[in-house]
Amino acid sequence: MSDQTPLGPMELLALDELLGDEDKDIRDTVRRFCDDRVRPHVATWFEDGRLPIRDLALELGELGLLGMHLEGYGCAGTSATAYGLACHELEAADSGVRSLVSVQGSLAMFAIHRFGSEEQKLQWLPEMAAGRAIGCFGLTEPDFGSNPAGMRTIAKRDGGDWILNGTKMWITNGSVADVAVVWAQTDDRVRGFLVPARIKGFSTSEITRKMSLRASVTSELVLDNVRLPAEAILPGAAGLSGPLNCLNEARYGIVFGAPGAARECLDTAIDYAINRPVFDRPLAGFQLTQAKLANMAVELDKAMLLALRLGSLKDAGRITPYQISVGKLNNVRESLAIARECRTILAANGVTLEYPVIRHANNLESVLTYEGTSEIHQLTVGQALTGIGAFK
Ligand code: TGC
Ligand code: FAD
Repeated sequence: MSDQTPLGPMELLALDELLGDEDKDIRDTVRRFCDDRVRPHVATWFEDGRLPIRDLALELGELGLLGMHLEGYGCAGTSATAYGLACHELEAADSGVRSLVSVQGSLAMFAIHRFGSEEQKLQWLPEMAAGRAIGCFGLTEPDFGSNPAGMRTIAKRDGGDWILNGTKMWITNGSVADVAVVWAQTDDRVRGFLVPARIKGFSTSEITRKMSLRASVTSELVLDNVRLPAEAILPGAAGLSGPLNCLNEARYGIVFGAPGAARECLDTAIDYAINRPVFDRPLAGFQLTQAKLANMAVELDKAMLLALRLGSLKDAGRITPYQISVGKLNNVRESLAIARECRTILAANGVTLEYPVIRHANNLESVLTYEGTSEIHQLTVGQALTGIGAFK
């Protein structure tokens, strides 16, 4: 076959034909936003270990991206597929920016939307959709990550009030949040509470020295005899299914998001390989390089097919937790493998922040771990296949 005009890796299977016009419009809008507002700065944010969350949240709110797949209360009410595509574009820019949107919309806002009282919804959702209020989601503890059932944070009744004590760890947006959704053991199973950040006894500290998701705020939350009124409890959630239902939403976003990071790496690697001469020829003209590129493009397109299938199932109201586990397990694992392989194509240049590849590879290490580790999703799929739970 003779030389021809190169196709983008996502053009191989003409996946655009599977998208509706509104989905494509939303995707293109988010891509432009990332080109204008994130890509020019994100390497510096990553290097400096910071993210301008307040500014970004207002802009993301203006675009209607916060809680975008929720209905009412100032939320855009888009399809799940459109929400996934937005996550894909955000994560192509940086996983930290997608995390900001996931935690705000899929964890904190979803918890209030699904399990909150009408008063809680009216108080928080419009402000959060606009990006004027930031939320976080406190489930993980220092000693209980994969096994949140063991959590030690406790909420006890004191007259009509609740008193909360405990520590939450690794909480995205924790130190900047105006409201924390905190999950705690009570006499009546695990319950969720809305903790306003300025309340007495509540403090946060930022976790530093991360080598991954540096353009994201990750914090410890400490609850030291925090007194909350009775109305602070989320009335609709009792038991671990409450937080796990929220995780389904955020995990779904990651199914689309992680391949966004991989796409950015592969685009970069293809461009680099075409323009980098080695042994007097373009690196892209060597068979070993083409084998790498072909294998990565195949995995990336398969990942997007899987994401779009899950999008259809979610839009039809038929998605199940184990299906989300299939997507989170495969798409994060393969995206991380793609990012690492792309790094080899850039070689020495691949280890610098001049290119997005090492940043994405490092970020994806966190994505592999949070929202359920790969092992937890393997066990979920294993349970679906065998009917036998092997978690304990
Ligand atoms: P198990 O006994 O199986 O179930 C307890 C109750 O929960 C229900 N359930 C689910 N409900 C909805 N969705 C799911 N995916 C569910 N999985 C289980 C179950 O039916 C039961 O309900 P009920 O009514 O009978 O009480 O629970 P288990 O203790 O054996 O644990 C199961 C396991 C290990 C799968 C679960 O604990 C788990 O998923 N662990 C991983 C924890 C995790 O993902 N943490 C993430 C923290 S948040 C985060 O990482 C945010 S990162 C954000 C970012 O920056 O993007
Ligand atoms: P552990 O649970 O201690 O797991 C250690 C290892 O053991 C892992 O490899 C795990 O897969 C394996 N393992 C555990 N159980 C089993 C088993 N039954 N069988 C086989 N292997 C097993 N949490 C929140 O609540 N809110 C947030 O906003 C949030 N943001 C985060 C942001 C970042 C950057 C990071 C890194 C984490 C964040 N997390 C958040 C926490 C995240 O969800 C946890 O790190 C994750 O659930 C794993 O918990 P752990 O780190 O305690 O690992």
